[in-house]
Amino acid sequence: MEYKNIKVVIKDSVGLITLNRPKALNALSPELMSELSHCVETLDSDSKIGCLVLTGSSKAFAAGADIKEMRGKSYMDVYKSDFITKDWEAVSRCRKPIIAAVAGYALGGGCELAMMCDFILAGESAKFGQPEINLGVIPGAGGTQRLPRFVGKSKAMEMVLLGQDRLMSATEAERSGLVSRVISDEKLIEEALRTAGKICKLSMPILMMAKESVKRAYEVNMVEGVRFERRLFHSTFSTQDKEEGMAAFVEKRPPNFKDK
Ligand code: DAK
Repeated sequence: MEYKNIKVVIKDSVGLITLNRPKALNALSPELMSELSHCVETLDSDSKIGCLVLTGSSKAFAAGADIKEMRGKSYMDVYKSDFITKDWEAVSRCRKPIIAAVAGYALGGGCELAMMCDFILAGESAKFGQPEINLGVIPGAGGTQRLPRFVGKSKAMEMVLLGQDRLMSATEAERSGLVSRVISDEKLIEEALRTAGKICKLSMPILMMAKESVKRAYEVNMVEGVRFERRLFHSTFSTQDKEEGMAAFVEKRPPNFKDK
């Protein structure tokens, strides 16, 4: 498969995947997610690869799912096609260790994608947030389930309810347990590759078992939660406020919500 929206470089046994839609701040379009899904599955089944690193640009890891792709869709469109569900599951299904190296914006689906990785290394410029509420929808890729488990209910609730007005800095994210370490932006990739290189030296099956076991701590009772969240996310597409929120974003004006 030829990739247009991501770049892949193999460095020793590490697969470095860079999200590459700079003009759209790496908005996670269906096409990008299909490439990412294919790439993660390919690297996961390649016996020469020991660890994956997922990163974006210095301005944005990813500014969320592509709002322009979602804008015109109705509840029936997204419910019947189980909209963007399949390709969003590759990272969380990956059996090998996968590290997110986040600089700049990690918003909405971008924050959720980073949280699907095994741990997050943050550049000093990283900003995490779940701004879906400003678009008249709710998080749809695990944000309401993973974020509270990682940063606690109060901070997660504040982020989900306040959206754009409550982004989390790299230092706060480290303090809260969302990221494992903060590194200068300049050294972020180098440090992620160095960390991945260390992981590659360890036993792959044992790493896989260790990873599977740690993940279990977060998955008990969560699977149902994410499914429930997806149904609600899809149903937000039946509201007028979702139409207004996304139209306002594209037209670069404040939204005028009607609670309908
Ligand atoms: N989608 C599409 N385009 C985007 C985008 C996005 N999420 N974010 C940015 N862009 C585009 C902008 O429209 C602009 O394009 P042009 O106008 O130049 O054509 C370009 O990127 C540069 O953006 P800005 O001009 O806005 O740049 P600023 O520096 O002024 O602002 C910003 C940066 C990150 C604060 C701002 O761009 C922004 O607020 N972006 C939107 C953030 C957002 O609301 N994200 C949440 C989207 S909803 C699911 C899976 C995933 C999801 C749901 C379900 N399932 C598996 C069911 C996820 C949903 C979401 O993420």
